[in-house]
Amino acid sequence: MPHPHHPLLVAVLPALLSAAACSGVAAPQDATTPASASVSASAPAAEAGRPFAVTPVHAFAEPWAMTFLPDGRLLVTEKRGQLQLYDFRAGKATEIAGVPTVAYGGQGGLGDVVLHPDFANNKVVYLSYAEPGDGDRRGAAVARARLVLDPAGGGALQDLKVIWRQAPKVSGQGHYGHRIAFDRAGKLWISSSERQKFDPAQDMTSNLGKIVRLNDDGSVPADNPFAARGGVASQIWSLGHRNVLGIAFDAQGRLWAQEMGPRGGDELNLIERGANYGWPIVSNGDHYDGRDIPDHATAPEFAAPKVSWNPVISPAGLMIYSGSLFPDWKGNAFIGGLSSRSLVRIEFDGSNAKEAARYDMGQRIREVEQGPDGALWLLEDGKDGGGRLLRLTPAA
Ligand SMILES: [Ca+2]
Ligand SMILES: [Ca+2]
Repeated sequence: MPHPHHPLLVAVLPALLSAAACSGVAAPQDATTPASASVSASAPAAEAGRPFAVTPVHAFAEPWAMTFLPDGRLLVTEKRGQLQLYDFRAGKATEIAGVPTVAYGGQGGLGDVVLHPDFANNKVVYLSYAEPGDGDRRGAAVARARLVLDPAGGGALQDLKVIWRQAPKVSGQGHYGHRIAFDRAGKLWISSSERQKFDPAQDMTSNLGKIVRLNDDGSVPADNPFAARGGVASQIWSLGHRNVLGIAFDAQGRLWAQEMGPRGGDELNLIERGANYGWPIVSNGDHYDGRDIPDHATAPEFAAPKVSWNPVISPAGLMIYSGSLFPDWKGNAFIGGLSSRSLVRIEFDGSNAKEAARYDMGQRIREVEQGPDGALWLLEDGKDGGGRLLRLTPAA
């Protein structure tokens, strides 16, 4: 049976969603339960101060990332290592087989999922994940594979190949980063966080604490800023990063990255070729144990954030809006807030940026995406039915 394309999806979605909103049943553990009974619908109506209505659509187990397929269905990663395909018309999620073994624990597990820019023709998807190594060592990895969908639901990854790894693998279970984005030239960008090891962010013999730029097959573009140095340095586009949990290109093709900082030091950065963002030498925040880290203003040789948060928001996910359902927000950026349990809206003015609004969501927000119809979609950061998929539409 053919799956719906956008117009049909848009036509059937409101009916499904209103059914979900009215069902009032308890959230199930079974991800195959139809959407009409899949969530304990709380208030879909706009709350005071929020210019959108929120509709819970489904509940996932520790969801981490999502991306829409051209046919309107949704791929969702679950941190423990499941890749789910959510079908809005059927109101259920089915699992995609062939995901590599992930090092689940701490902040690690299955991470991002994005489509190849030519997915419509080649069906290639990219996954990031925490990869187990020898002994107590782990590192982020990115694999590409062909997504073969089963008309009956679900599907499998075929010809999976790991095309990039953090080097070296280290102990610990934090700060993998491993967000993926493609630019309009078809280059593959990966945020490689510093694994809570600090100094590697300044070490050009390691790709930890960097943003890397690759060709779509994982090879290194000859025009990268440090290509002449060879080795792992050739991958590096920018350095001095801590924990980058969101990267996105704006309509002008500029790359923005949010960065979870130390205490009082969350950042939104405009990523420039070859620039050093200063971690762990400078930060507008300070260490959690109270030790001072000099602020950016003391060291202008390091690129300073365009937005800096103290107290922090704990940013996760980054999306730059290009839809028309929220016309006033075209070009704005949206960041999920973990500790701040919020959705943060960013406005730009040239190369400057500022927080324009913060919407209280009541739950940790892990991922933000734009849907085919211009709605905003969020994933909550929770397990056992707490990781809800939310659809945000303009308040009536
Ligand atoms: Ca996404
Ligand atoms: Ca400081």
